[in-house]
Amino acid sequence: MNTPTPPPEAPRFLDFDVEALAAHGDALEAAYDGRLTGLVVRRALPAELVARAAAALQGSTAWTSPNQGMRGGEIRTIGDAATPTFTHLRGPPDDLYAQSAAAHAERTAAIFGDGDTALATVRRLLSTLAGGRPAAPPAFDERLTWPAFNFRALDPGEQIFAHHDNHFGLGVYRHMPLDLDRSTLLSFFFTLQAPESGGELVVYGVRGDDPAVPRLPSRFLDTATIEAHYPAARLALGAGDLLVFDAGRMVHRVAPVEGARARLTFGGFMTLSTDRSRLAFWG
Ligand SMILES: O=C(O)CCC(=O)C(=O)O
Ligand SMILES: [Fe+2]
Repeated sequence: MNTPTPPPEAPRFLDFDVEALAAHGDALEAAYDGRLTGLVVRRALPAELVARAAAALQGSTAWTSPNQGMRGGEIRTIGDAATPTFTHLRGPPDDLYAQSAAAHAERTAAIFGDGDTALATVRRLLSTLAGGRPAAPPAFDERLTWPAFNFRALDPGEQIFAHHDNHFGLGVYRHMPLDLDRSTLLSFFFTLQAPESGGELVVYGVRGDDPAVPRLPSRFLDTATIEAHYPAARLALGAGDLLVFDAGRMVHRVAPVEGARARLTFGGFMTLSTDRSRLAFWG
């Protein structure tokens, strides 16, 4: 049976400097409602904060390799992500993720020097993009909140293969408060170190749940065919830039990193409460 699909639509991104942030209080909701694919806030983080974190990450011994054995996709992370990985195909076990949540504040402090200020900066930026709604990690259990974000490194030659981030079905999301809306999920990340070249975020004009999206016999997304048939936005991000986009719906990937330098980012996901009164984000 043929499933009719809407004609491919080119992804639409707003791209503006942090100086213009206050004029974009409706941007996050526009992405949430699918009127916009996403937005880039250039130089969102102060250069000193970025330089300090990039240096600390380079020397850190806290890195783990959750996709070890996945050729070309061996991302390194600090902090477990609430996503499927090669190690945990159905997402992290609850106790592992709880440990990661408990370690988040100390880990963040070690990387930024002042973890509270870094978290406050992220909260303020996301809140402003959400029209002033409060933005914070939600409660995980009686004791913990969800970690605000995790850190990622893509070494030269590594990439993030095409995917969309529909993670609410994973076991760990039993801990997500019920007043949060699961129909939509946006991604955010900050670039702490751009690679020499490559490492762009590529977002395609096709939804991951579209039955017509090209797949390989292995059921993995067929990037070459997607590339040939759908419009794409290719975003090169500099140190300090913030990206927010509709990762829950749209197929996207990170192109292989080229040159000698690793690509360093930190980020996570977000959603609104069902009543739209607050923004919740987690890593
Ligand atoms: O580059 C990153 O840190 C993550 C890219 C991505 O797939 C996402 O933000 O959903
Ligand atoms: Fe993603």
